Amino acid sequence: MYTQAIDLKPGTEPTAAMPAPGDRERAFEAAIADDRRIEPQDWMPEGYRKTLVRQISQHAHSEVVGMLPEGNWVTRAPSLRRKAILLAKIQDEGGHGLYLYAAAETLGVSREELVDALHAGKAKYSSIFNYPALTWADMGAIGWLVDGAAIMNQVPLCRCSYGPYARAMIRICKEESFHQRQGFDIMLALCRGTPAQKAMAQDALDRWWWPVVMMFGPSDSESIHSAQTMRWGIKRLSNDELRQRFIDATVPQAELLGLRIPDPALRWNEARGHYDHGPIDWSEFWRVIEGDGPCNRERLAARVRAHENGAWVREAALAHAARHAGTDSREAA
Ligand code: BYC
Repeated sequence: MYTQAIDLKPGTEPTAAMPAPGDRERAFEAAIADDRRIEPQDWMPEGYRKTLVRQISQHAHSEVVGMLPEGNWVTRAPSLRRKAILLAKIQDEGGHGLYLYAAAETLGVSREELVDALHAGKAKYSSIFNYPALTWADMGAIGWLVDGAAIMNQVPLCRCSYGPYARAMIRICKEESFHQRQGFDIMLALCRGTPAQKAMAQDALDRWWWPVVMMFGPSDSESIHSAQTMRWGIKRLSNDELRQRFIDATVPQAELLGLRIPDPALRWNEARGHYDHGPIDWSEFWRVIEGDGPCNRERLAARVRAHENGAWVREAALAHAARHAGTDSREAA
């Protein structure tokens, strides 16, 4: 962490105690070069701040929208134990959204602004949550593959240059690890079950594989933000590097389950020491993130409805806080 006593309020006149603009930039660049954390009170370039608000808020929205496909299965979980586990996982995701909105707020934006942008269809959230969860096996595939991809992407974010984001990610990753295991456990139970159950697991893998491979974002040659965010130490590994790591880690897990990954071109490349994979249908990816995936409209409508239905809770919490603020000041007097 580096700190400087710099007043960031707009309209503040520079004083002799304040470092000159060039010094502030050099201090920021030195902190990045030395791999120190940037904290909310530190000076930072506007582009760095905006990039973090964009990425952290997209991440928060993904967690909250990501509760919907699973929420759909709580009442249909096959046993009380599975229901309790699924409920706990979904609750964790709500919590991840809250840590992330709080981290974004340290950058001078309000949670209301961020949520309004999501509801107005202006803010992105992960493409993966625009696909439907059709069977119980999808709860397994989401945990195994979606949370598996999330861990791959998020572990390097624990070393992100922005302190509040990096610290939020440490706790999130611990919970994601439990999420991934519960998904694999559902898949394992299905694969050891009847032929119909195993076929259900295969069908879920067939439908989720390519959307999960796309979750890591466009290939490095098409990724508009990667070069700058990696230079700033926000992203530590590129989209393609993370995608490759995910595929390499997941193929042996599919083999253990006895499932076939739906990619005829997938094979081990001895020379590269990695799996080669077939072409990704990027036209599908862009269509989904531009709002035309199988469930985009349904997901957004569900979020807007939940927010409207929760208005009375926010009003009651504010009224309660105002009443207690009055009591506290009377007690202090
Ligand atoms: N979906 O230049 P690029 C979870 C956008 S939730 C939608 O490579 P960047 C879970 C990208 O935003 C986990 N949009 O961008 C929850 C950009 O558009 P804008 C979610 C995508 O930022 C519940 C444009 O494409 N994880 O695990 O360098 C249940 C160009 O891309 C996607 C995070 O949010 C996508 N998949 O890299 C279960 C992790 N990919 O903003 C599980 C944090 C790209 O210019 N985020 N775009 O309009 C990141 O690591 C990075 O932001 C990304 C993209 C790798 C996603």
